[in-house]
Amino acid sequence: MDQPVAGETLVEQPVKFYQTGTFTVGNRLLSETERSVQADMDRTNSLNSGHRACQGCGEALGARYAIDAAMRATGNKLIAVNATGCLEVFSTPYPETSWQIPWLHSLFGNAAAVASGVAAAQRALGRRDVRVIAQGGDGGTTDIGFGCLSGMFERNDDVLYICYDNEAYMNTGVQRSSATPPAARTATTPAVGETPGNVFGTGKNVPLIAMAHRIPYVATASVASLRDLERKVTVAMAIEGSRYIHIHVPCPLGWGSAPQDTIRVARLAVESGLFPLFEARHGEVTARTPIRSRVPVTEYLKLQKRFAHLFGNPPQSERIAAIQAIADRNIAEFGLNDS
Ligand SMILES: Cc1ncc(C[n+]2csc(CCOP(=O)(O)OP(=O)(O)O)c2C)c(N)n1
Ligand code: SF4
Repeated sequence: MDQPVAGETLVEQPVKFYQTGTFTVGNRLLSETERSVQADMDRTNSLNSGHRACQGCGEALGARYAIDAAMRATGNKLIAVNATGCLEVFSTPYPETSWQIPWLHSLFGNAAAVASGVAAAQRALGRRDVRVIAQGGDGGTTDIGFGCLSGMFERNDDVLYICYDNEAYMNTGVQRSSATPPAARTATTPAVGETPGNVFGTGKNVPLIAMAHRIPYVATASVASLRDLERKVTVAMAIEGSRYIHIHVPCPLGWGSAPQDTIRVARLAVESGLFPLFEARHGEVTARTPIRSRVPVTEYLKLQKRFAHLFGNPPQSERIAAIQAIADRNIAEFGLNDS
């Protein structure tokens, strides 16, 4: 902040666009309301150090922020159920664990159902203060666990389900899921042939499907905006009934991005329009994050080897334009223009 000269009043500048993971941003001390849960010395470190995630793992980062925020919001009365997947495997190689909360490993496909059962058991015990989270990767959520998830939504069970979307089955070697984007190379959508990578026009949008169940709260979030992620988890924990948060988490190993670029890649997904950030209540969009500095999708795609075949000689301009059209449609549909 500029020093005031004689006769001038000191005007505080609002902090707008920076990550606020500590007490300060730039050379300014943040007000208490702007400090993140992670900036708090009393954070729970629910997902503690010593786990085996890859360098730059977006899923580890997202889970740490999400669960610490949920712990703060519930006064540390939280139980987490975890589907099989990277988050479970890197955090809990038997007999060790990095979790410092009551934590259950379910099967790959039934985390939502197990969490519903845990919530029902707490209710039967009269422990309405104890809250429940289910969490898993996109494969465990949008594919194999989808039936259990839809059932949980339909019954409006008192669970927050968090999907960490790294856009493929990473734990078993990067196979395609129904969250894998068009053109992406995975082990099952190889970069060969006339239309290399994942085919266009497939997959499903689970946040929109969750909204169609008209559950109390649905949100998308990104590790590009950790403060916003913490806020959405906090909002969700104050609501009863089914809630769903879908977090975009880059995976350096599966995406072929540099570990130090995880936040950059996540931010470009948001700022290109490929990953819209919004909140919805009872099926209606109630808030969205406008894009402040729009970038073409090529800025995002070029940082990832899974899209390298699009930029050969000659580049696959039509397919890049088709991806740009998806981003343009998102921006129009969710009203993300910052104007
Ligand atoms: C019924 C069943 N099928 C297959 C597997 C093997 N498996 C374990 S984790 C996993 C992939 C998990 O992918 P995802 O849910 O996207 O999470 P990520 O590892 O990407 O975080 C698979 C296929 C399993 N454990 N159970
Ligand atoms: S494979 Fe991806 S999701 Fe799994 S630990 Fe490594 S970076 Fe994280």
